[in-house]
Amino acid sequence: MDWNSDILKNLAWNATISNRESKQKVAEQIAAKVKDGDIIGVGSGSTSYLAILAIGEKIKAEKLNVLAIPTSVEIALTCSNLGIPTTSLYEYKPDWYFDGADEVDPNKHLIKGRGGAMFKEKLIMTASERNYIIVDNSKLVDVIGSKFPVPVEVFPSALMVAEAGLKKLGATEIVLRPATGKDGPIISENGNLILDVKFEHIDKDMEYKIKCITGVIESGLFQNQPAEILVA
Ligand code: ABF
Repeated sequence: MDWNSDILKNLAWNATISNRESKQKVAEQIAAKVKDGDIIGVGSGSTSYLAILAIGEKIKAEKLNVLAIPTSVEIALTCSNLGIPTTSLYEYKPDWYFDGADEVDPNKHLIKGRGGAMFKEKLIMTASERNYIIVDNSKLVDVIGSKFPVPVEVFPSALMVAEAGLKKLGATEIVLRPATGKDGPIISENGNLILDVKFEHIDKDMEYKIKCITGVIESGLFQNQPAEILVA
């Protein structure tokens, strides 16, 4: 039986979406890839939001059966609102996955995690057969880390251990991400803290080195996850 719920009806993206036209184009490219029976890993952020709206329309128009594996509560609620059923990695391996990014360098290395969902994003991306990263050209950089810090999700009581480990790797600035609209740090969906970390230099093994620090759950540096980059 369906829920007779009104609570999601007014759910919409309230923040202004930058470069909306470009993001919309790449969102439609993603929707064009959807086939009946697909199990799709769905990223977070505004570009993914536009893509899932376009997918929702296509599913309705063509009466497709599609299952989504969401990377955050935010996108899970959007799927629910659009009538797209969701599932999880317990049940299925995704056929493909799409998501946005904050930076993409010429080696296709990425910085993600501005929304703090990078653990599930990397998990679902790793599980997927194919990956698409959807960005507008403001996300392209020559040197990874030149615009954004690297988000690092840390088990709460490992905070100082992680801080010391990150300093050893050459961190020049480490900020405990604050919660929006209230005092104190942001708590991730997994109950952890998030550090935003600037490095003097990010070498090709940095993702691995960060992951080796005890207490680090995951980072938003993606250097080892093959993906096709779709640039609007
Ligand atoms: C998420 O979306 C994050 O990993 C990344 O930080 C963000 C990009 O958002 P937008 O598409 O709004 O620029 O997947």
